[in-house]
Amino acid sequence: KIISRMAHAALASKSDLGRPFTVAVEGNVGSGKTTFLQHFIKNNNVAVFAEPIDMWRNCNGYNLLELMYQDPKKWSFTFQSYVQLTMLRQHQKKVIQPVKLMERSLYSARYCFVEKLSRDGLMPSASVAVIDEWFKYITKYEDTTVDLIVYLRTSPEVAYERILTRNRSEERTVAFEYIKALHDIHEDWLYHKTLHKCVAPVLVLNANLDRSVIEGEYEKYEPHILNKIP
Ligand code: DCP
Repeated sequence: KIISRMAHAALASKSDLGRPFTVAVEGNVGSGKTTFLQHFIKNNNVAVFAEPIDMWRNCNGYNLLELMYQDPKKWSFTFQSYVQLTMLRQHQKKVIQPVKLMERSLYSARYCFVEKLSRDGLMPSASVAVIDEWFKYITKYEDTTVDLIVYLRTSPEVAYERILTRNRSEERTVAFEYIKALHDIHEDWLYHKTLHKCVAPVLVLNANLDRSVIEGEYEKYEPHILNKIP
């Protein structure tokens, strides 16, 4: 079963939220989140928020994404602090459409990326503690509710191949082992649900599919994603 009974129940009860039905698209680096978002851009009922990667590449002139990959020990905390701020701003954005679709969330930043940096000893535990204090404060006092997580599930091999093909300059040093480890963390968080809290029901999509057929997969699940299940 791709969508659990719990998700059905949650979706069905959220027809009148008084706020947009908020969907976070998650999945490994290279899983196709951008392509997924593009599918919904033409839909007038959906407000689409791409990841603020341009801000990460230019914070008052500094390319924090590049610095993080060049020297993770030195720059991971700086980068992830800024990611947390920019993701908070995405969560806070008000929309008039009934559905808000976000690329990633505060949650994957903490539960996947900070997790990985912490495991690798690239972010010291004191820095993780500071990120966590901010995280707890933000999620307590701001509305960062996510109603549904769409997990674009790929194999690490496919994700890595796509990263190589797109050839983003900052990601030139990314090794397959890193993508494999990030894959395992996403799996534990969203598929096996053994790592951290799962903040919303999860819709798992097969994102290994080729671009030519994946649109069909998105269309098939559109009613779930747009909260149109009676
Ligand atoms: N990144 C990070 N820490 C975060 C979020 C992202 O280090 N908290 C990095 C990983 C990538 C880049 O930022 O190098 C963008 O990663 P995403 O997976 O968020 O976005 P993609 O553009 O790779 O998504 P897709 O290929 O699925 O469209």
